[in-house]
Amino acid sequence: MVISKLDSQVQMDTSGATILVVDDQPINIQTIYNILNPTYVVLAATSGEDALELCLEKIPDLILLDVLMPDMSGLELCGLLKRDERIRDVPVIFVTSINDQEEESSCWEAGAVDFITKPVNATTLINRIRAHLTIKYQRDILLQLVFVDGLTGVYNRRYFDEHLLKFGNIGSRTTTDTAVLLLDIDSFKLYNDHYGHLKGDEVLRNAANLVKSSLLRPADFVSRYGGEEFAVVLPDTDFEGASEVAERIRSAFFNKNIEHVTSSHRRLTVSIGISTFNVAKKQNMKVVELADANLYEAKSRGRNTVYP
Ligand code: GH3
Ligand code: MG
Ligand code: MG
Ligand code: MG
Repeated sequence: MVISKLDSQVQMDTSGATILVVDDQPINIQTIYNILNPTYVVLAATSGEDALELCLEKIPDLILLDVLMPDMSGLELCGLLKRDERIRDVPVIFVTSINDQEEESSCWEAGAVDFITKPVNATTLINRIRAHLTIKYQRDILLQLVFVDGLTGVYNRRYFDEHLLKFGNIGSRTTTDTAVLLLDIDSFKLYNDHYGHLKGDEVLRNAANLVKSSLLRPADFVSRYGGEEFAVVLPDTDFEGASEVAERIRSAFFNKNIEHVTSSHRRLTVSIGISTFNVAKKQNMKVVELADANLYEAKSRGRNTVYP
């Protein structure tokens, strides 16, 4: 099923992609623009600094990069891009007039996916771009299938497990607390029984969005942990901060006042268990078990509750 879906994307239409062209010579940019326009949206930068700025404004789908530039070389820029988590996965193709082996090697070492030589052959350029965009898109689809929950569009359990491990690994650079919230929709079986599973699915989608919009820091994330359970990870957050977020989420659900006539609160509510851990303090990683036990306690205290 998954294979055939990917397979059908082999002849992917890559037109409309945004290509950033970086070259200190405007004439070279013009040449490439003439080849790529109007199939692709072409952005141009004549220096490494400008390129970095443009990348952060709008992440391009692919970058064509000149090697020899006065202030910051293409190799240097490529190194910087590869160190930035937001831009790391954008394929970089060097456009270069070099013909010595050593410089060719340094292009690969800098993290390029390919290079083409000047003067640029239009057909080669177009085909290389299409090939690398296709790989990039297929990779994105694969990551989506592996790490994103199909119903709600938030991360799935696998993503949660892997990312939590990152914080808990020995040698992790995290020295601050990491908080985990385990959230469970109250009396959801009754909701499905009364309103039907399709309505239930809609509630799950709304719930995911409600949690997502209650998270304020870019590093915070929510994942669907199981059926009607969501796990929130709050990096660099102590117990006090976690309580604040959990209470914000609980009250967001309560105030949304989504009808649930068969629940004791007569509206859709959630219960949340909180736990925190800190690798530097050698606290163990039974963070999910602890959050789960606290969630159970929240349930037994009447639901619509955060515990502790
Ligand atoms: P509690 O307040 O103790 O959490 O009670 P509950 O009814 O929410 O808990 P229980 O574990 O008994 O039921 C969870 C329900 O969630 C049962 C299941 O049908 C429903 N559920 C799980 N996944 C989905 C889904 O993808 N869609 C829908 N509509 N319902 C789901
Ligand atoms: Mg140059
Ligand atoms: Mg449950
Ligand atoms: Mg439940």
